Amino acid sequence: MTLYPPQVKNIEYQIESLVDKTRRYLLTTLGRTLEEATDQEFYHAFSLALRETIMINWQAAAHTFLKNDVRMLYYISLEHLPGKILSQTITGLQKEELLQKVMMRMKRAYNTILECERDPGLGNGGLGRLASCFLESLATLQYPAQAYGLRYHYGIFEQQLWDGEQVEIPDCWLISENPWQFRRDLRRVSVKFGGHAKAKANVYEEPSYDLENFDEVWVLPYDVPIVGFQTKNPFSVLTLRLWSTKESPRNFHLQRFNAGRLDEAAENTTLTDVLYPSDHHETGKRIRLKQEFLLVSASLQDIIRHYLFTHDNFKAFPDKVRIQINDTHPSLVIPELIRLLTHKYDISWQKACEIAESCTSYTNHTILQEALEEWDTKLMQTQLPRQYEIIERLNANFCTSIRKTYPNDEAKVRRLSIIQDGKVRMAKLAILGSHTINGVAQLHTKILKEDLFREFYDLFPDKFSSITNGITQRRFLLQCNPLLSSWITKRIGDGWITDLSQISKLNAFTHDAADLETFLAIKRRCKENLIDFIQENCKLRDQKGVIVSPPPVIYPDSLFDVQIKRIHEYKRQLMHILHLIMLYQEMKTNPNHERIPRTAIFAGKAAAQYETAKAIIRLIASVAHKVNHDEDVSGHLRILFIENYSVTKAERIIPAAELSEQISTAGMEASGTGNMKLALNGALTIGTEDGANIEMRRAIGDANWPFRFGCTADELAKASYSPQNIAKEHPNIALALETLKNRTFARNDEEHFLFCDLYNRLTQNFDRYHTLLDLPSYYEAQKKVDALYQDPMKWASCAIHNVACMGMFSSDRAIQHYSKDIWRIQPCPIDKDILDHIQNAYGH
Ligand code: 26Q
Repeated sequence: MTLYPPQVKNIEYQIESLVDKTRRYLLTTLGRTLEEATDQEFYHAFSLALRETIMINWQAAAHTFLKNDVRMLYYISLEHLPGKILSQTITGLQKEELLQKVMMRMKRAYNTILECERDPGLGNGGLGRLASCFLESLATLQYPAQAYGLRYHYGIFEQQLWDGEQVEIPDCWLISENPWQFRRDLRRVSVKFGGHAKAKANVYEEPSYDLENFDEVWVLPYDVPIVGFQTKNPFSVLTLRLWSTKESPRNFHLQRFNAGRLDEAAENTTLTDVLYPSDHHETGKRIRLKQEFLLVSASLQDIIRHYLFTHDNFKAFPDKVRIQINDTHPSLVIPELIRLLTHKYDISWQKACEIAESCTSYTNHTILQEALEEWDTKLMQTQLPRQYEIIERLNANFCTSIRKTYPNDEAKVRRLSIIQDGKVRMAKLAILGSHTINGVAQLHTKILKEDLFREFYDLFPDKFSSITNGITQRRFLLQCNPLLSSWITKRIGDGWITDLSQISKLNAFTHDAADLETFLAIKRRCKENLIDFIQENCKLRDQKGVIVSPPPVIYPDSLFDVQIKRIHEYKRQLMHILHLIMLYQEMKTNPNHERIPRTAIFAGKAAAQYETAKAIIRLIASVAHKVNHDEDVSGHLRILFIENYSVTKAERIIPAAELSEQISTAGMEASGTGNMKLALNGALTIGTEDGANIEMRRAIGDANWPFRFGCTADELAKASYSPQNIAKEHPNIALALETLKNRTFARNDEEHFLFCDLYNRLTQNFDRYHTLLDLPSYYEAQKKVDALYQDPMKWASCAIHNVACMGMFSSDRAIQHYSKDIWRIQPCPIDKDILDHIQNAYGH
């Protein structure tokens, strides 16, 4: 028998215990021995073993919230992008080293096992990822909270590029059993659609409605544990509750099926099947409306059930419940809560409206007109007759009050009305029905107040507030960039992990040559890691999707120039590729050029229906094809489009980035969060004065923000813009534009047609995105990039300075701000007695 000192013994015990549990789960749950188990099976058994560690804290957190009868926050979002749950759990528990040892002992490769989990792709982009950063921060800061979402069977599609064309493949993330979700049969609820609203009076003689001949849908929740980072207190675990209609046999309409109406028969079983894969575009589809209401109704029933667990009337409800709606998508919370209170719980209309307003707050994430939700009144009347009646009544009262304040101004009433031209305007409903509406960056909030919702701001100035977005440094530095993280911790200690403001201490390390060299060496290692990943995973496909060739050779000495985000005209991937075309032409015409070697990396999905965005991908791929095969520029220019951008891909790409492209048309990017992730990992930003870029620049200081360019939002509003003149004044721009028409890159007629269309869009006077207007200053800013890159020590110093100034861009800061000013909730650490009790009864 070996004798260990106590600490080693403890670690040794933990390792052995996990080895033992994993073996047991393999045998008892998967019916396999360790030797024959596949990596996937091993991943599953291992996750089940690790899961045991968090169950006690999960229960203890829930019991603590109940016992203390605290005010709870409920975060409702149609989208969530948590990334891999196993890796987040390991980071939270700080057990990475230990678990590596476990796997070594069991002869499995740590990274391979982590890769076995599929990302839950339950969102489109920024809005969904923000929800997940927020939930992680809420857990780490030990707030009493819970999030709600939908358990889409098919998350955001898997993107493949078939010879440059985006092809959407279904994302079956549930194909192998998922060990990180708990089906909660006891928490099943029913949601009603359609039918007839039959008026009756409530106890106050106010209108209330019974529903007849409705369609009833049963909804079942699955809980996903979100583990907070372990601090001096026991770590907290919050719940992400995802609703599904799939597993309830009664949702299937057998009679309709028997009558040959197959689609209608399966409509309710398939309600939560698919995430709408569009961002910044309102689709107005019936199933989407049903999804939104399903989430709202099920979550509200759950919230009320939880409240009634410790209360027998609604007096304390507005004190104990806070509901945050992530954009307008869940804004039916307002009429549905009013309905439940007045109809089911005998509360007066006036009181119910007050309660709904006290409980609800709304975050706006976009000012793009085409993304603002509106629903056809007919559709809403048919699907949600009672909720529609309530919206009408709310609106009638609202219009009356406007008329009182502004007599004889019917035009104003029309502009403010929630129902307008046969549509229900959801943003107006959300503003009217909640106590606070917030924008996600200062400029964004200013635009909401002064432009988009100006007249609402005039009426309710106190409702508007601004909370700049943030990101979790635990996933987007500690976990994804271990090399940089451990250097930072060596230099300034590990306080930054839970208090990012401490990262400012890094400012002391922006001068010493040895530090700068270490930083450069780390970046270099991260770039090599990404190159390895690309060589392994980014092979090119032919027109039929068959993998036919390796990716191009990438040089680690080149500048890694990165644009990773959804493909959208306002984000201006087109401007980026035009600049690369200009560089290419420069290198071709002047073999003695002095431009630095560059590797441009794009990643991002285009909405399936958004043809222009798909054409932009096609153009990037065609330019990449030509450039990467041209011997004349090999070693100087490489262009890559990495397929299927996801949280996991972001974690691979971000540590290697040196230049962060944040080049949206000023005023159009509400905040951006990729900008923060890239800067935190030591990339310098080339960016417009838009969204959170502005606040990042201010925090970092102009001297260390050298690549600012482009018009401001105010300048754009006044600019008279002639793309033709810009082309005339800048021959290199004209030449680059010509390539879109003269088949330089088009490899067939279809591409020729698509690129000509892009040309036309760019050269129209009314190009909303002002791409060519900013291109000359973008080009000049890129020259500054070249110049600075030639002085690596200066570049490194600037980059470390950027990292050091990112303190305020943590989602912890954002969550503390929401908690203090909007939700007024307090941290609620796990009660030690409750924890002990559960531990004694169930722990080992
Ligand atoms: C609406 C109706 C029907 C179907 C889809 C939609 C829909 C879905 C997603 C509309 C918009 C979205 C997504 C918006 C979004 O991601 N906005 C981003 O939010 C981030 C977090 O606040 C910001 O950082 C980004 O600037 C903003 O673009």
